[in-house]
Amino acid sequence: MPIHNTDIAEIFNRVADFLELEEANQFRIRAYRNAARTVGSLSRSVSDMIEQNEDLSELPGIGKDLAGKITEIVETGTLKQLKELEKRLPSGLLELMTIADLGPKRVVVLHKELGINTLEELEKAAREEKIRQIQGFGEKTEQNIIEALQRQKGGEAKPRIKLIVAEEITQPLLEYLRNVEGVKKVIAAGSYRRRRETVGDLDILVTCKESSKVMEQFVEYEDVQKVISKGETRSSVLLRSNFQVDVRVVAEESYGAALHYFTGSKAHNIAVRRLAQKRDLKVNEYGVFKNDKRVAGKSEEDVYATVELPYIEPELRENRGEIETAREGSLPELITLEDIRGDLQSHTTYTDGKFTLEEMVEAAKNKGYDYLAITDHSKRVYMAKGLDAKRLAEQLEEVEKLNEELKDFRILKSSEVDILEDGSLDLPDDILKALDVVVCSIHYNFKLSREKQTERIIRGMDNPYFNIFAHPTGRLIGQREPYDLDLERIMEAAKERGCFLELNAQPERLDLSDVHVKMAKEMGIKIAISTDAHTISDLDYMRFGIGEARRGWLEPDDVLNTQKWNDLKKLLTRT
Ligand code: DGT
Ligand code: CA
Ligand code: CA
Ligand code: ZN
Repeated sequence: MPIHNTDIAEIFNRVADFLELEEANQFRIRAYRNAARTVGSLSRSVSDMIEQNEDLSELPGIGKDLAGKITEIVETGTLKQLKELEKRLPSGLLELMTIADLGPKRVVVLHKELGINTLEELEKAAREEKIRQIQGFGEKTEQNIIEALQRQKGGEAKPRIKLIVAEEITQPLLEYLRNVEGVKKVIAAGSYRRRRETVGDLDILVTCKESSKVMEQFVEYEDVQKVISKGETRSSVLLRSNFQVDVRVVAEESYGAALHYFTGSKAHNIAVRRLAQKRDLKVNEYGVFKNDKRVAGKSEEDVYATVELPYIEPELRENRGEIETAREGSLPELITLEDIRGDLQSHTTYTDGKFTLEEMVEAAKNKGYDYLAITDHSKRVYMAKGLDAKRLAEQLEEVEKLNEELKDFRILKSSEVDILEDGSLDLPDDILKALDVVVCSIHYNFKLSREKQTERIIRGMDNPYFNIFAHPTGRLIGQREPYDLDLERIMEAAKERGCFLELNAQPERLDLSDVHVKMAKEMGIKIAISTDAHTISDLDYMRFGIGEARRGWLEPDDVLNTQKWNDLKKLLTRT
């Protein structure tokens, strides 16, 4: 393996850690830390500089002595001085320093007083209540140590949180980090970047001038409940919401490789690495290497290019065929928020919505949409004051009147019609016939057998006015399982009849899910991405629908509400 700048930085930091344990002179310690920082944030590879006989001692904070040590590391892969330090002090002590609450001074005390050299010994001593007896430690520290050890073991299963909750936590934190002095790039990678519907933990990458500043500020963030570990280039904290955040500082030259690595998914990374191996390349979070020489790393595009692939969007990186499709050059041109021309499900104060019809329309207009379907519930959904034919007719009158006044915008006459247990629809045909779009869904009798449930919905689609089957599986993420349904048969039936399926964009629904959306696409069924808005701000849920749609490989043309009204109208007319 070639020696990267980050490797050198790591060795220097390790030396500094050991020197701290030995309570060496503070200036010496700082010199190593500074050198680590300088090398770690350099935009060029130190190995290359040495190869070209450049004078390293011209770098800030690097004297002749340190320059010699860097050369030693590049040439031998290690540092003799570090080996000697490791001989003098048990290396387990360094591990102890990764435990929150334990700095070098305390680790030395634990080592001297209780002979603790390893994490196991630390845990034993804490459980036997020996630590609280040492001066300056106390019960609270002991408890913190036990908790930190448990977290490090990954003892407690991390709860996954919904993407919307992750967004609420992540956005202000990213903003906070962007404001730290010397920070250049800040990005959330991992499942968050892939727009998975739930997120296990957050993986943030930073490029900057001084990593120590970032780490200091990060652990000081007001929402931090506990610092799990704090290092020079990597720290982990638990926020008050029990959400874990890892921040890693990466070198500019490795930014693309690190972003690719930490975006994942793991399965995608493994598949890419396999392609690389066939070309005698090594891919890791520092870059792509050929015979120990860096050939890429600065951007994700470069990383993909080394394995002869085009850039692959994060939402596709699940190893669900994206690599093969990329090789054939037939990756989908994924839909974006800008492609959306309207919303095909929304509710008003006529039923359980919080805003009037006019207010909802105004909000949709302000979003730049061309149309909005008002889909208040039908009478069977009495808990939402569902409309019968008479009240719906009243609403349609209001819609017509408003439509006359509106320019460049159309309110679509619609309804979210309940599919009753026998498959009939909850409103008479003569009123369905008057609607621009008929959205159908089920709200009761979730527990029917798979056969009966499937039959119910297909009978519903037999009605010639049935257009869109809304929130098809009824799942609520983390709360309610989908009802038992033969989705493949439903899709076949929809295809035959010219019906469509919804991707409900409510962040706790995302129904259809990514995999089913892709299935529908492969069967040639178009999808409506609808927010099911009950308030004005719910209209912004469209972004979650778009995320899920992208994960399901959808292109603009696979989606109903990217179409102009005139084209959409044709699609909605069943023959
Ligand atoms: P999460 O946090 O459970 O919602 O899902 P991710 O995908 O964010 O996973 P996480 O946080 O464990 O790791 C972040 C990324 O780091 C992951 O997507 C891919 C990469 N990664 C983690 N562990 C490995 C590994 O063992 N091998 C490879 N190739 N990549 C890994
Ligand atoms: Ca993660
Ligand atoms: Ca992680
Ligand atoms: Zn509703």
